[in-house]
Amino acid sequence: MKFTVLSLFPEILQAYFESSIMAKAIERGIVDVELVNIRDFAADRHRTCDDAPYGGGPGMVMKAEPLAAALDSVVSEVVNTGGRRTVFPTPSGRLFTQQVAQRLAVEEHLVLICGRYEGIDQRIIDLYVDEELSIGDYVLSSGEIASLAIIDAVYRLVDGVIRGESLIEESHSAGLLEYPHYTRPEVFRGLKVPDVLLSGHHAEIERWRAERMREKTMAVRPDLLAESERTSD
Ligand code: 6GU
Repeated sequence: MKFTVLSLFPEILQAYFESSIMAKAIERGIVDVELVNIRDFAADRHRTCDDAPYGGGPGMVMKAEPLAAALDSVVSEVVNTGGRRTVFPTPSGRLFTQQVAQRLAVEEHLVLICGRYEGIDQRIIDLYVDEELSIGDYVLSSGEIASLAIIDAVYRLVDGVIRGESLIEESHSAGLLEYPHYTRPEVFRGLKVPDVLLSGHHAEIERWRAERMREKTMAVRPDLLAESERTSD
């Protein structure tokens, strides 16, 4: 799977792509990443990428021409035209969830546009964007961090990136929050690891973990519990 990210600050993204699991996935040829600096496609002497909004109002808007030129430079080697999707992360998009991540993980090529300032010229959305996605109900100052959140959630679902068991465990627990994890030592600052985890009784451990998941979900995300009961079996 290939990710192309268009940004005015590609250096923000660089360190992430050079880090642990992602770097390994790239090295193994499972994931390919391309960073495009939008400013390289600005035509004027000052390499202007933003301008004041028509109709007035606060802030600046990312100009259409440099973005369009940057998007036109992106080459896809997809076998079918359905294999490429262009995503614009924005707080006004639809909510990005694990289900959306699963749907995107089967695409061959994802192109992400990182916005800055008040937003991007609407005509770029009209002409190039397949979907607008928000990572949650809060506002970030730019699209880079949202793009990384989306890429991270998607690429780990691509075949071969992480061990299958971890993903199976996740899908079993679909819709519920995780049980608590412990590793050595057995006692830390007076707090002991629950006996059941040291018992070796796999069925009991499984039951204990399922109870903790329900309990935790009930306490902090009752909305998820209702949803998971509605969709289970
Ligand atoms: Cl995708 N972008 C920005 N700038 N802020 C956000 C967001 C995206 N999702 C939630 N807040």
